[in-house]
Amino acid sequence: MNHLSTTACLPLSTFTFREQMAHAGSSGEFSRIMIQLALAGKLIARELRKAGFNQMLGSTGALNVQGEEVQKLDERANDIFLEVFEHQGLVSTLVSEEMEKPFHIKEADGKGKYAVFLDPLDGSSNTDVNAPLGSIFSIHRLPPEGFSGNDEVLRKKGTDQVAAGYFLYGPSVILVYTCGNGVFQFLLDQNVGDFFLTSAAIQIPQKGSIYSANEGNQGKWFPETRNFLHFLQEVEPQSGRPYSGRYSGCLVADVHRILIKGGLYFYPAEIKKPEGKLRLMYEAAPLAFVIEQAGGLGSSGLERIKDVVPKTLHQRVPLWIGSRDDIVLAETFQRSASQT
Ligand code: AFP
Repeated sequence: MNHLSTTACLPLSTFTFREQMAHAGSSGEFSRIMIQLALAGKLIARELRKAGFNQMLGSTGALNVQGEEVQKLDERANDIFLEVFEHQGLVSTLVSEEMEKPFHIKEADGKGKYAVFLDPLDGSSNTDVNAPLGSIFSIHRLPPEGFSGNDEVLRKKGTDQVAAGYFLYGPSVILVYTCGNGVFQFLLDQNVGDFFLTSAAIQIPQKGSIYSANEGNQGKWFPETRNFLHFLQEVEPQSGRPYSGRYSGCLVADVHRILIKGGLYFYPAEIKKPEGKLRLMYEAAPLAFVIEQAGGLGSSGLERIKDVVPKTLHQRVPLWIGSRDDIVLAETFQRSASQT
């Protein structure tokens, strides 16, 4: 990994314009989208910092399109993303975990080339306990006629993503993203109010020694998944086992740990929920894009995540993601069952 310090003084805006201008005929539109996303990340970080003073913790009492409890901060984070793109004409359509239907931006009619998919606040049950949170985004190019109300143009595979990444709100706020030419990490300097490049060309270790999964769900898993977990827990020092378990309940935080330290995250299929829990288009596919660009793999257990064709915008998928060797091994356990 190429570690740069913030003294290199490369703010996100300079970096994205420089990268984009390297491509002939580029309009700078994509850089402007990244800058608006970064603005949303900064505004959400500010909301999280003061939420305890503003009665913004806890649930709204409503359920979202997924049937999950909506936290007040889920709603606020979703509004922030809408606010930074509304009236801009930059992005045509926003699809979010918090909205049943795509949100169409009318100022973009005839010119907005992109759709942005969002999990505005990932891990939102962590809000009440001051634990890490994230936001995930994925950018897709629309056909020239734009979004006409038919979901079909939005239901694209992960391989069609133009860019994807996440914000991680932890002890510091970071932005990690890829546009298909490596993975970049930026750190928010709260005093200056800007994101600065801190790592370029991040590479995930080929094999790790950490697993991240909600082990409380073991009783709901298929036997091959339980067998795999027990394999990771066996003591066999020559093969690097046992692995350590780490789980925060925030997908972004857990996958970021895996990106930096190696190992794997999994939220598998369950006997009563074979589709898993995580959402394909705004959780699994964007993270798989980042991890693949860093040299790792993202899989449903049986298929590359980026090749899964969405049938609906809010589709769920089992997710196995992380270091190449660890995911290949996990897939052999998953396939062993499909062959019996
Ligand atoms: P949301 O807060 O966006 O709904 O995401 C939560 C999450 O999808 C993901 O962040 C976690 O990894 C996972 O759920 C935690 O789920 P469990 O509580 O079932 O472990």
